[in-house]
Amino acid sequence: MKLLHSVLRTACLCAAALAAPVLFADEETNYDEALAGSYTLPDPLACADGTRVAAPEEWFGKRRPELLEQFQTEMYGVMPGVNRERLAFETLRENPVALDGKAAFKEMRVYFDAPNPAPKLDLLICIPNRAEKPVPAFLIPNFQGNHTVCSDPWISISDNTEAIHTRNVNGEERRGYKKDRYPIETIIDRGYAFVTGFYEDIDPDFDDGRQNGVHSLFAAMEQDVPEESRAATITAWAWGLSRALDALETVPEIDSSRVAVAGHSRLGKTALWAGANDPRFALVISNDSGCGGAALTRRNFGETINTITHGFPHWFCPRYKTYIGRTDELPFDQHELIALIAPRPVYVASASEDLWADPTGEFLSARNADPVYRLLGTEGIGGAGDTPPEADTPVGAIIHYHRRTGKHNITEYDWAQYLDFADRYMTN
Ligand code: GTR
Repeated sequence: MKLLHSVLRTACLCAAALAAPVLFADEETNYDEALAGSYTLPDPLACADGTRVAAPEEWFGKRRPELLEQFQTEMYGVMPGVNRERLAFETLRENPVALDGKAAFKEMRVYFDAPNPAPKLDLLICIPNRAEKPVPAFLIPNFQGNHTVCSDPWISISDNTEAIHTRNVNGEERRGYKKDRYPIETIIDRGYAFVTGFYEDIDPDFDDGRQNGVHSLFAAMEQDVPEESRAATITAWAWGLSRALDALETVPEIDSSRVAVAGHSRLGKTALWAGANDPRFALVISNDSGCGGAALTRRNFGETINTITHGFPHWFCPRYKTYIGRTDELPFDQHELIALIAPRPVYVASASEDLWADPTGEFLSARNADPVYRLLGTEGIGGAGDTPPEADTPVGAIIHYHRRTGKHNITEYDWAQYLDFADRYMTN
């Protein structure tokens, strides 16, 4: 069976690699703002029945549930429930004096189908020793294993050999490989816990027909969900982040009511979707999430619905692909994904050279979520204008935005803004 799975997996990867260039050939990527096209964004306060929301209770009682359902059935797939009897947490290891005594490191395993050992998610939890407990936390999934976010040799090397990002690599050589993306000591010094887990522990990032990772658990819960709207991989990753939050609720040193969910790129898409589905996340950060994340789908700029659904068919449910060439018929756009997070603080960040992610489209999503935030009694995006700000000039209020000078990445600059934002808005 293993051999067959391996052959199938290789075939899927090869097929995706071979198919992708051909499918993209018929679409030139546009980077000319003058050609981004004209479109009308759906009014986030307009209900499907033609009525318009005028009070917070109508938003929470009618429009928000309707919008969330549309994003589930038409784009990401329906978010599965949780079999709590099969969810378990185990602290595997602890180091009370990490980072020269500044922090306690814990490795906690989340079993999604206990007592079965898999699927599981290994969390690295870094807790400031010199902060009053319980502390707020940033939860951000990583791309290549917990051992890549910090050079500390105490950290276990990921044992996930199914993942595309750890298969066939020497974990020891990858220690701290991506530490520049995760300034753990800075975050600890500011009094926050830092929590991460390898995203492919939740669902390996390749199209295997929804068999691997936590998808193996969903089948029993989605019998009544049409195949074309079943949980796709971004939903699986978001579901896994909510299980990580379930685990953090059992860690006394962490204030689980003050956990910010963050993500870079595909994991920024995931953070937005996790924040939209799980109101327990106190603050949401989208770092260069782009198409299928913060960037407007109706804009023809950078990555499009066509390129992303062909390049990463497993990320979205099949229904989403049916909107290629007719995005004006989508019942929503990504500003309404951000609106689903209201009235909680949300930070959308772009990078000036990351045109593939459409920085202007990301800003316009943040901008156009404002009416919902205002209806719910907040300052929304504050005094930000209708056009993107200058680079390296954060704008907004409880909806915040910046465009960092530089490439597609998550950097010390980004984190400095997120920490200031959390200090100001993620308060008890
Ligand atoms: C790219 C993809 C983007 C973004 C990025 C990433 O290939 O087109 O949407 O998700 O990967 O996750 O780094």
